Amino acid sequence: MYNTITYHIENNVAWLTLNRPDKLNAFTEEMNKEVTKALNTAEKDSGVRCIVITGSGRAFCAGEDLAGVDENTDHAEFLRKRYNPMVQKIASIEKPVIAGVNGVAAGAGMSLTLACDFRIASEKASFVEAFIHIGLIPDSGSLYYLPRLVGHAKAMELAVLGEKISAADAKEFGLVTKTVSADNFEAELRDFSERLAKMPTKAVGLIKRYMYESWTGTLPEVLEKEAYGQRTAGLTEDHQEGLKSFGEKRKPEFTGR
Ligand code: LHQ
Repeated sequence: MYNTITYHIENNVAWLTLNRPDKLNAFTEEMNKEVTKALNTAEKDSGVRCIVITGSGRAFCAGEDLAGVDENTDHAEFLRKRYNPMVQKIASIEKPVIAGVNGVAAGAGMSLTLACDFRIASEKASFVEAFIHIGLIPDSGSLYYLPRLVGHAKAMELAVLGEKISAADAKEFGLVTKTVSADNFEAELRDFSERLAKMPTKAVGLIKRYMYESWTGTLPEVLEKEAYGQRTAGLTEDHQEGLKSFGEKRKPEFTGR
């Protein structure tokens, strides 16, 4: 079904693995399209309550496959047709999306990790806004996410200097949720994703929606969105289960409904 990625579901988690390991999982047009297609599939599947994007082999993703870039490349068209729909899809899916950063994430590969809601990094992972080294600017959402995630000064430093950042450094300035040893990486990623998949999925989706919207809202607007969103969450079965389990002094069993 897919040529450049693999996709499977396990314990309510959709695993989307970039699968061009001999090319450090660099993007081709086909890979952009397959990632977006898999994200659409995961979004519609009510059995999916968390999505993991990771890479096979030693890299997470080296960004665009530069073998396909030359003097005839229309960079804007590449972005509008291939990368931007992928990044916007990750933002609009009302389910948690985790980047399982197994190795280097460079260029648009780094942007892809930034678009995810969480980054779990192997100690072998690294991040590099590689664009500047080929005379380009960060794209695929990096200029949007980077200053929001790490602050303007750090974002300028990363984007302009283009230095490779270790997973440990990325954790230090808050880019990464958790760094784990390479040996435990898969097990920890599985534990974290399955933990998220057992949460009240509708509430998690609402948090994601309104957290994004808060970036452009005034306080009164955000307060009203919280009120509306809380009413929506308050109508879920998971809210009733939360109340019931609290009263019964037991762990809640959320179903995502
Ligand atoms: C690669 C790549 C690669 C092809 C490593 N392509 N072969 C949007 C708009 C339109 C056009 C342009 O693109 C974009 C979005 C973008 O993403 S632009 C940014 C593209 N990405 C880069 O510039 C990253 C280039 N790669 C690197 O900086 C390094 O290779 C990284 C940091 C990824 C890994 O470094 P190392 O671990 O030291 O590995 P390496 O450099 O030795 O690479 C291993 C091989 O992979 C090597 O080939 P070889 O035949 O010598 O073994 C590289 O040429 C190849 N490779 N990235 N993006």
